[in-house]
Amino acid sequence: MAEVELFSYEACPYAQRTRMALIEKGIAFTLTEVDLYNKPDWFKQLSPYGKVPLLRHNDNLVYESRIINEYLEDAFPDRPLMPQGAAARGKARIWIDYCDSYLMPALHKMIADRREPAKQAENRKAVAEKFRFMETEGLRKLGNGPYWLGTDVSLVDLQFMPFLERFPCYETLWGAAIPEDCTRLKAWIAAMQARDSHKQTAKPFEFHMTRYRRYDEAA
Ligand SMILES: N[C@@H](CCC(=O)N[C@@H](CS)C(=O)NCC(=O)O)C(=O)O
Repeated sequence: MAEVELFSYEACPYAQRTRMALIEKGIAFTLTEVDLYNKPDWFKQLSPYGKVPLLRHNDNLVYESRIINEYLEDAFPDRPLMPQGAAARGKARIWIDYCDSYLMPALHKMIADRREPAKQAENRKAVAEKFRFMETEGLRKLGNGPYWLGTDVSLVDLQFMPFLERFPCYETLWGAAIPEDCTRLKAWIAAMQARDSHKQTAKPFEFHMTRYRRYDEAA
């Protein structure tokens, strides 16, 4: 068994971030799938938050996708996924935070309001604004791509990508869209889709649609 074990769930975008980091860094790991709808007792005992991703590295347990990815960066410094220098690292962390603090809440609001179509026009606008900000303040200012920070893939890319993979479902179900003028963002998605770490962890559109439709069926 590898010294690194990742407890994961096939549909979880947060666990996907960490799987992508492990693949990008070339770290051998054991993948243990957890049935989140019927959590085994051993998992409940092991996982302080009862959530995936959960990483076991020797005797260390690490949880929260963003923290796990930073831990991997510290523990396995070969093949770095963070830039060098305080300024560049600060910028990277700002965008990692932007994903969780700004983009994801806007996306989650669309799910929360799925039964209230009147609210979705405002939600669509909010999501489009987040994408425009990513385009103008991020991709157009930070470098010439193809990745978020320039020529090298980084933890910023891995933070965002699982949610952009699922975004076509938001288009189909709730009419959300990436604005036409966000050309760099679209090119960035294509660059990420071409990476092995994405190909090995991505799920097809219909897989995600089945899960989003279940939200609609749920009470
Ligand atoms: N903030 C956490 C979120 C992780 C999370 O919400 N995981 C979900 C699956 S996608 C989970 O384990 N849910 C089980 C539960 O909440 O009981 C992270 O970034 O790792």
